[in-house]
Amino acid sequence: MRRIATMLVAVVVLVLGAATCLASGTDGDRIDVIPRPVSVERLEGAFRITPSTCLVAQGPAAVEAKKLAASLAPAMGFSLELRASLPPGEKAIEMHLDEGLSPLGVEGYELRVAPERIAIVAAQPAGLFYGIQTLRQLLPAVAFRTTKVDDVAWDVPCVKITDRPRFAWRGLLLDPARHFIAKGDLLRFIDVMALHKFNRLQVHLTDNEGWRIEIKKYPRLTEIGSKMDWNLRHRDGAGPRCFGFYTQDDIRQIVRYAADRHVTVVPEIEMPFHTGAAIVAHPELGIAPGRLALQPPEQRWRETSGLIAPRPETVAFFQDVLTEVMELFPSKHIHIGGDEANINLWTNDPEMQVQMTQLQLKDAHELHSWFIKQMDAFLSRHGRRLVGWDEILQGGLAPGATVMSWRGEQGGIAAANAGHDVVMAPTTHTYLDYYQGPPESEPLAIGGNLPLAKVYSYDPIPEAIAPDKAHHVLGVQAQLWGEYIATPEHLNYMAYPRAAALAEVGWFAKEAKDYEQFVGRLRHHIARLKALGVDFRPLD
Ligand code: TNX
Repeated sequence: MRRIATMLVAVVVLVLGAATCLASGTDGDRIDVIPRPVSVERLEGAFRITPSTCLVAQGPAAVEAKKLAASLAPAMGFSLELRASLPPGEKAIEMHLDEGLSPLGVEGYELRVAPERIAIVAAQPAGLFYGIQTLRQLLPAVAFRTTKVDDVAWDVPCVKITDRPRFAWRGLLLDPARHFIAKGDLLRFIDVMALHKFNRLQVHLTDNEGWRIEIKKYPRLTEIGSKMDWNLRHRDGAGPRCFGFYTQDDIRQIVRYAADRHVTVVPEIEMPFHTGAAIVAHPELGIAPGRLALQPPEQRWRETSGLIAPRPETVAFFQDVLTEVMELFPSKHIHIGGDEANINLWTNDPEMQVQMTQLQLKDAHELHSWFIKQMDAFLSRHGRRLVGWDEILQGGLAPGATVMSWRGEQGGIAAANAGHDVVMAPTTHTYLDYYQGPPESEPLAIGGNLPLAKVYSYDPIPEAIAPDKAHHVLGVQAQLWGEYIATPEHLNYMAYPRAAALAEVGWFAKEAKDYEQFVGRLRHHIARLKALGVDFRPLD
């Protein structure tokens, strides 16, 4: 009974808080947090952080508190002291877990700043972590510097913030398959996404241009498949080479680093198309394998057609790969691609025709679907969920599948209405590899036109999804496909500030979204990105 009463109070507080925030607005009083918190109440005064401010937390809360100390340490030149209990009379930043806040969900939190004390409270550690990210953004931008600043006396405005995300899946996709991304650059990218409260990083690990994850059972995948020595698409025609892969130790380090920042790494192992690098390493996976095997590996790259032949041996091969992938990635969701397959090659291939007849499949769409279902059953048996691009709807959707809707929203709408989980990732609003300004004045990109305002305008729940099915929309994800993105500087240029807009789409209630107000906050936010050394695209 008491529990229910507490929950009710918390919900009422949240609703009232949101109303306060909407009524008074946060413009002009320098609460420039991105993504915008659900409820912000500005109070009188400030808390001053100095070198003698201490942190107070215990158990799992202390684990999070150390992350605040670590994030401030570069600019402070030292780590704030952490204590187990509140020292009488001293000013402190205090964090603790409180079940009473469970109505705010696993990622919600409350942040109260008073002149003598800052308190972050949440039901779960992730909430404390997001409270910390908000607190960091209440500090002056110098707090984000990566080198020591002279005087640490940072005023934090007094506020009461109650906050929780709109969506559980707030993702970004990176594509080291096209241009390899060095491990250190990937880790720095995770730091910045966590600051924006993203919680999913999909890593596109395999494609025609490269296989980037060590698989112990099939070492040729990286020995040969990570070394495509030509590069497609740069204005000067040359561009850096695309060699490189992550060892299994690298992957474990990346996964742990991300988990420390409450980011789940979702691996994507592409199949049955976009598998050129695997076929170069193992011609037996492809169509007409004899012809390809006669050529030396370095000449196979342009010949593979990128499409595997879904023989039983090929199914077993990719399931072996997924077995190692599942050992490395604790993510519930495992992405198997499934997009853009040029399945006409199966229609016209004598061997595949025989297989379709034997399996009683009426066409190549059904063969595609049959193949995806083998993977779905396999992943389900291991307690995981298959995710695929919306092409997996054609020919019949696998029972356990989650759909990522990229060719517009239709796939997502159909899948959600049929009771499947979906993540919205349409080219129209979430393709951060598209141009963000006039092509003449932007670095060469794949095409498209996706300015900041358009990203911000996105609503991941289209009206065509029935209200009782809307909960199947897990959230939203932006894609940084790597064909034209060869350096970490360029990656950040394409990502920011548009990813900041997407972060707000994923976090903040759509009814109260306000682009002008967002841009006002962004003008302050980019000072933080600058201090962090993130090469964002300047605002227009
Ligand atoms: C389509 S999105 C692809 C990617 C490309 C991207 C370029 C998707 C499922 N497939 O392989 O990199 O377009 O914008």
